[in-house]
Amino acid sequence: MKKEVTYALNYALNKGFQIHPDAFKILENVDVKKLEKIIKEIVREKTKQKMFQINQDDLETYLGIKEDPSIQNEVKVLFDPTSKITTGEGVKGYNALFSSRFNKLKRIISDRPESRMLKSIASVKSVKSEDDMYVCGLVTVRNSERNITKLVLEDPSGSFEGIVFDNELQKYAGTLLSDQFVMARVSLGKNSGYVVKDLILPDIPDQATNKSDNEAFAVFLSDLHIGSKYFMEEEFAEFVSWLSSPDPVAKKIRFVLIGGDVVDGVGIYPNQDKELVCQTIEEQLKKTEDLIEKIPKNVKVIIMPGNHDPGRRALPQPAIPRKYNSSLWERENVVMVGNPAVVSLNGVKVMMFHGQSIDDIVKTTPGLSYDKPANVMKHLLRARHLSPIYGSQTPIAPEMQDLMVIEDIPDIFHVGHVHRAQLDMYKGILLVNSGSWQKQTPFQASVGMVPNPGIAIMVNLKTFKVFHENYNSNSDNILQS
Ligand code: D5M
Ligand code: FE
Ligand code: ZN
Repeated sequence: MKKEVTYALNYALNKGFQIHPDAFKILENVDVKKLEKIIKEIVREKTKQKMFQINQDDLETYLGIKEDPSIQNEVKVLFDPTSKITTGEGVKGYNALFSSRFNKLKRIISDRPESRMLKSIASVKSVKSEDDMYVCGLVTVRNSERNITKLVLEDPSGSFEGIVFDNELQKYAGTLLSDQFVMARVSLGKNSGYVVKDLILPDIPDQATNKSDNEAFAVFLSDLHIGSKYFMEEEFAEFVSWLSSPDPVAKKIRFVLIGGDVVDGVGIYPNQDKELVCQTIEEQLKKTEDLIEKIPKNVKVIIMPGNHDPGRRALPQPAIPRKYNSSLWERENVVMVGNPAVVSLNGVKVMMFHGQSIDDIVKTTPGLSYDKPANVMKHLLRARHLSPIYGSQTPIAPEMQDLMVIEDIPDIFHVGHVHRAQLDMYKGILLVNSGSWQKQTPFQASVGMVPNPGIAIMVNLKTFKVFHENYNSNSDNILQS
């Protein structure tokens, strides 16, 4: 017997414990480096319970080999852009993209009672009626000056200019994003211009939440930035090993979701090589795999890319391509999806989106900021679109269909990117920004961005109760909710 094994067993024997012969079989296959810690934990737990025998069951429980068969881990991918990406050519592609956006959102808004009175922009302009009318379209201009706000909407029939006079409505109009879909109640003004009297967003209707019928837990992670000098490798490894501990929550975890920026990438920003510990994508993904491998096999791991991961930069992004690391794809408990994606976990619908569009939205929208990403997430849900602004920092590909429209209403909305962990609720949807596992980078320090990394957010999919484990010793590193 190896000396580490003898040492660990003597520890238990000296504490007055017996070792059941069945337990020896398992001991032979345990990593000897872990054994001492495992035996000490079991001794501590069972001493509390006044039971002084270590048997097979104890070891299996601790090693995560034993699982509760009533807690399921069923994953269904309900939406994944990877195989749908077709990318049209140039202007033709963008026309198709925007017309798909308009059509999908018009269909969504048609559930609202006002939409029965909707008319095309061309017909509203030709009628010149005195009555209120409803039009809808994508916002192409939003301009505030001299106490009025000018809005221009476009639908397939033409373009409509209206003025907002009302102060409250002007504030609301000020939060509209460029290229977002909106419905407007309008009427002809005195000098033949149009007055905007109300603005109506597609938004989320009241709906019942899907719940898991067993107490499976999901962990929400993002922005690991593996390969970066600032990746919190030790803390992350500690979290991963906690997953196979006998902690009652850890034992119920069946899903781990990673919402993008899995690796730090190569050539993502100038002089990045000086901040990398792994200089190639392959090395970074190999390290990722080594960490993922330590997650118990009964836990399904869903991996989505972000702007630092390989594939393509423009949204929607395909899954991290197989060619960089085929073995991640081949692992039985790993599901690779594109960005955005919708997955069902024991029937609970989770919409995952890395969150690139947040950068453009906080820049142009009064009242929204990086430190409250959940408010931006609410904005996206009201717009029923994950990345409305075209032509700013977030690259959007000219797909024949707009795959960024929020067609299916999720039960949980999972976003990352801004490195600030935050929880919130909107119309029954649990909003999770999963923060990061990367310490503040020099770039972030230079722009005053303070991340709160190292927080693992866990949700009981039956009760929607949220737990979190903080692996960051800094005392002001807290989860916002
Ligand atoms: O982005 C992490 C955060 O840093 C996210 O909130 C965007 C912000 N960020 C990153 N690069 C830039 C630049 N160049 N300008 C402004 N803000 C930026 P990540 O995707 O992890 O790099
Ligand atoms: Fe990131
Ligand atoms: Zn990012």
